[in-house]
Amino acid sequence: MRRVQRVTRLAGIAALLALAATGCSWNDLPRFGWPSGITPQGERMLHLWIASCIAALAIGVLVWGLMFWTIAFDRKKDDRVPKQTKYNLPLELTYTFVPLVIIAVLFYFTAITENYVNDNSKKAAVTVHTVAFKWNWAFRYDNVINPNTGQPVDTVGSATTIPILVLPVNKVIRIDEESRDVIHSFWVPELLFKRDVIPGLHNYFQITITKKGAYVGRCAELCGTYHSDMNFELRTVSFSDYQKYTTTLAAYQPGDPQYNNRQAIALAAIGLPTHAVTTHPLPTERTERHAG
Ligand SMILES: [Cu+2]
Repeated sequence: MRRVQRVTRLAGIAALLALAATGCSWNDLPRFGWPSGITPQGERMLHLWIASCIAALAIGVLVWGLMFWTIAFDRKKDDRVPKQTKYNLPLELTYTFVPLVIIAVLFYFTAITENYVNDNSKKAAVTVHTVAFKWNWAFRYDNVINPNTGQPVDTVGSATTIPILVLPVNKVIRIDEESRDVIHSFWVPELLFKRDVIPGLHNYFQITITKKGAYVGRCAELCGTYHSDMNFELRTVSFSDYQKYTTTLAAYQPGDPQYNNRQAIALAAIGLPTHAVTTHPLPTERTERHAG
């Protein structure tokens, strides 16, 4: 009896510790810790994650049950050797066949979700050409032509300005990627998605964003000294604000005194903060600190 009490107490402590050590809040529990995204693609990945967790837990409970049953009730009682069972063919076939079925089902649903996330077949309402370079980003809005230059409008980050990518909500968006030097990776955590930007390779993806807001974007591929400072900001706005933003950009061309300030001016035109709110530029000229 005392042993049962001790085991129960230990199991209770372990369960509490496991809950506390994961650092998850109760809100995360129904999502099994999956972060909340802002795209239907992220929602589909959440469903796959929940189903996989439930399947894993079901198998976990079965395995733990068998383990603890054996530990608790099949302990050594005397020196007699228990009945030895060898070559149980039906059992061996079962534990070969069942995991195969589990893997096949997981593979099937993973492939379905991956195909959905990677689907680029819809007609995009907005196409943005993203250029990654050491250590910043440029965004070219291919659907919006500057009448004075005949070129699509663009913005680019600098050592003192965080580049801001403005995109409309509830529209199919296509992001084309280009690298000027080494491998970078386009990553906005809220998109629950990254795609490598590889020199010489034309990577692209499509998304639809359902929530307005400001989200930090990062380079997710170690690309040199200032890789960790290679941030941008994603602003998601209504389609009319997106149009107003890009047409405001189109009013400026190289040589204009305000050309380098066009991102801030266009953001002000749609009533948004003129500079990044989720991240800030870090000085690229770092000097060694000397004590005393
Ligand atoms: Cu990079």
